[in-house]
Amino acid sequence: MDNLAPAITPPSGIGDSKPTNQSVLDWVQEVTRLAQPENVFWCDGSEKENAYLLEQAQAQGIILKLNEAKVPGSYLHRSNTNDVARVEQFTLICTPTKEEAGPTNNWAEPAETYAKLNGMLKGAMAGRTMFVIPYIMGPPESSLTKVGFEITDSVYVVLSMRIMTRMGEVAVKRLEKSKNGEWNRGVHSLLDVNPDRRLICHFPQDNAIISVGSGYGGNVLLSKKCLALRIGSYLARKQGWLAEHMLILGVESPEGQKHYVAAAFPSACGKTNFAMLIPPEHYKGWKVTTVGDDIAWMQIGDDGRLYAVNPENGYFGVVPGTSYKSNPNAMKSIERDTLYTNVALTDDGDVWWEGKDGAQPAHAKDWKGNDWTPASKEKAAHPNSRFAVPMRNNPVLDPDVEKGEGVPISAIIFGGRRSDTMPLVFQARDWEHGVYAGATMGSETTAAATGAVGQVRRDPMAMLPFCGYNMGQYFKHWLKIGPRLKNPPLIFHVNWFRKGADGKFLWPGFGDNMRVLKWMIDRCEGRGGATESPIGFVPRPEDLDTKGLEGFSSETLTELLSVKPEEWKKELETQKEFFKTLGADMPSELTAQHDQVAERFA
Ligand code: GTP
Ligand code: SPV
Ligand code: MN
Repeated sequence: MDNLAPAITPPSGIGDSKPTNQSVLDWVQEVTRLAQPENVFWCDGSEKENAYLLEQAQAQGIILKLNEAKVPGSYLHRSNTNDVARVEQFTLICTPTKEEAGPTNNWAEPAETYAKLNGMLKGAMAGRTMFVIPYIMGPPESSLTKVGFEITDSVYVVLSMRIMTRMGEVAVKRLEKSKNGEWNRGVHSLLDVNPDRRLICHFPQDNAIISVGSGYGGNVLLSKKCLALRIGSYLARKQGWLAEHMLILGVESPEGQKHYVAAAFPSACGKTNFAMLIPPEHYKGWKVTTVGDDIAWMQIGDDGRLYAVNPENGYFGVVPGTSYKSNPNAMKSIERDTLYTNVALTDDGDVWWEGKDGAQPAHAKDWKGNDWTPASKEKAAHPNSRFAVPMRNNPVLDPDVEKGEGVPISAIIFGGRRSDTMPLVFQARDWEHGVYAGATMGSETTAAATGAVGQVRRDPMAMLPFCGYNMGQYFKHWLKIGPRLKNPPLIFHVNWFRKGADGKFLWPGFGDNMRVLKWMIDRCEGRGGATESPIGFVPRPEDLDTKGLEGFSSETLTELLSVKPEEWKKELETQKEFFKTLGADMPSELTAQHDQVAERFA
């Protein structure tokens, strides 16, 4: 698809919802002068506007309407083939000093970067329409909720933002009523979708984001990773709350006892799946509900507990591997009203991907639009192909998802994708030890970002690509939150991805993760057995429910729960090396925690 489309000229009554806020008008005028678009389209998020833009985007070949009988209200978009994932090497944090961004971020000097970007944006939207999208992140009733405006020359971004955020009037109204008048400035231009001219730049001090040269989700839906995490984490530290790369789920027992947990797993490591899980057969009466699948904003409530809201309005999820077997709730969610990116298109206008239920199609168009058959060497769907769908489609959406104060968090879970070393689950001894467990998280890289896949790297709290400031300072911020909580969540670490000698996953995962969740909930309620290992509390084999797991041996369970000193020796060395890279900002509490684990192994 050629995603660089000419301007569209809307009929009157569409695209003319110009807000009155002077600072917004001034900024739009400034960007207009610079980028020289053919016209400005003021979005209001209405049905009418959406219908019009869907029609225009089809006419321009940017989206394809899917078979209405198979996937009603759904569309396929193909990105440029050079533009299929986040680009961490081109993601910049522009703070006045390099120290503020810290050694884990790519830093750039703000004034120089603005000058460079202004050069790139000069005349960049000539002949195109410039859309202005007002949106909020967070439930309308929440004190954490933020207003943003995104300027973009991509109609795909507008269509996606309407799904992923609360867009339009709600934002304009909130800004009108706001006391401090703060809002996030986001400018996005496709330019010529050239990887050599691709930069995702954050200016935390100015609450501003400029993204150029990409059309891919995580790089261009500026509400998500850019605002809700990178700018969000910067604001959270200043204001005493947490902006995290975490899902939020509710779990209710048959007796009606409900807990909420938040879990940080790196990109493409199982957040969406865990957030929607369906418990195994014999967990009759247990219910898991979704508050969020990717981002949690958390603050301390009046009762001294941690409360979480999901700032998003939709899910931008990994498609391959999604099936009625692995994640039925995701499948039900994406049966309609879904904007697919980079999946395969069947001859009858349906979507297909590796891992979908049923037979492979005999012929399809792959994610690049080329002919594909089961004999093709290439994958039909890109490994990082995605769906964007409103959260309202989720059959297990939590009833409290709109609650302004958020939901109380009983447990925080950290987890990476590790073939070895990390047991299925362990519980940290206390808050500080839990922060250490999060800070030392390691995970194998995935297709969610460009670069090599399958390499273990340190990804503290799953925030390595998303922390908008110095990582050592981020750890200090986490350490400060604990003592302010009267009733802190318990902290756990999980690993669904440990492999056996045959290279296969030892744990069935997906719905069966309920068994591990149940143990964690038991621990929150003061039940649930465990043994104390050097790394924390690990369930004994008899403490985990494996009833009904076919072909699952006690040896496998023992292997899954094992903490092997020879593996941990290497692990502790790698952790130490990582801590060293953080230099003087590294909090001594966490190096002490590391040394204590090492001593317990000695
Ligand atoms: P982002 O949207 O990139 O942040 O990803 P995510 O953390 O939401 O990951 P998601 O749930 O989409 O899962 C990513 C991949 O991991 C998919 O291919 C899943 O099939 C696979 N996966 C998820 N949960 C499990 C699990 O419990 N076990 C195994 N083996 N694979 C899983
Ligand atoms: C991730 O990579 O963690 C995602 C997808 O959730 S993206 O929005 O592209 O960042
Ligand atoms: Mn994510």
